[in-house]
Amino acid sequence: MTSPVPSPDVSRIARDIRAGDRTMLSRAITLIESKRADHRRTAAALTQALIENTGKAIRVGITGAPGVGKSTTIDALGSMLTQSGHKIAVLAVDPSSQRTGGSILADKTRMARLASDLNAFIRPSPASGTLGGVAAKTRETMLLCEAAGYDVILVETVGVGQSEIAVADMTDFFLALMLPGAGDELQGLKKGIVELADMIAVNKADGDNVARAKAAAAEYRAALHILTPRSPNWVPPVVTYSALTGDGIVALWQQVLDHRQKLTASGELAARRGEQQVKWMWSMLEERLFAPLRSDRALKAALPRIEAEVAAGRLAANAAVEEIAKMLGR
Ligand SMILES: Nc1nc2c(ncn2[C@@H]2O[C@H](COP(=O)(O)OP(=O)(O)OP(=O)(O)O)[C@@H](O)[C@H]2O)c(=O)[nH]1
Ligand SMILES: [Mg+2]
Repeated sequence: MTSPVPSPDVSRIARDIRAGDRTMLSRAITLIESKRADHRRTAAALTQALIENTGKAIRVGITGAPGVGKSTTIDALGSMLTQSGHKIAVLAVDPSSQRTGGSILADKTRMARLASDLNAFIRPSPASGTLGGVAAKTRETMLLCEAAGYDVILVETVGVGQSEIAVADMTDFFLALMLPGAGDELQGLKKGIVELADMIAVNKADGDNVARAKAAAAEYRAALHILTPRSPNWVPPVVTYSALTGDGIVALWQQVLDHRQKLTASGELAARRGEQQVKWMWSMLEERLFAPLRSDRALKAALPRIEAEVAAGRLAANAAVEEIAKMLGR
């Protein structure tokens, strides 16, 4: 009804993306990541033009502490999936990302098979910014990848801070990777990651580690038992596997498919996605409305003083809000 009429340029970009043109996809993602207002408008028109072509992928979020084997897992899983005819997009949410060309390269050596696989598309995290901003860019990128025919989207995030919630909020299935570590089995629980997880997978179950991995899995199973599952239609399983040897990877993926089947049948998947979209809209709007607070120089200079006065009880909180609103001109 009110959808913007796409300019000829947007129609052409959209057509090329639908045709699976990787160069155009990369360029469109760069457009999406741009902070320029005109780029943002074009990006929005582009996403709108492609909306009918989105939503068909299996969206999987993957988290885990540094070194747990996320990249190795994505390489093993992704290669298995491209061999069975899927097209995989690998995205990341890392708001602290100060990645240089060098570390992207390092990451690509951990994903050596996928990096040279024409049915895989790897895009590192958008450059650092607020978590909300980075997550929004990744979500839009995910939609473009879907329109380009990628039918499995893997979104990686490192297991610290709030970024897991952002990734769980943009995916259908949230996978928490754990180590067969001693004593720290329940670390993830403290951070709340496990509450978000649709599955816990203990990696590195190979060689001498097999028994320890199984023991860790048993502990997680016991711990999960006392938590209320995220979904009424799915009890999160705990599996062990090895990204290095590939043992257990097929079973791991089968769980993702079972989950999908159950949540589709119950209608929960569609409901979850609908809620996600609305939540995205609000978080983007919030981000947009907050932007002047961050960019207005006079206000930025004044805020520490205002905050200090509020903290000291000299300035009433509501009076402070009036002062700030006045500076913002509304
Ligand atoms: N034995 C064994 N080693 C593994 C396995 N998976 C990964 N590794 C090793 O663990 C180390 C870290 O693996 P990565 O895949 O880079 O881990 P990551 O989670 O992506 O790490 P960051 O990107 O730093 O957060 C590497 O030396 C891998 O070779 C596995 O299944 N078994
Ligand atoms: Mg990695």
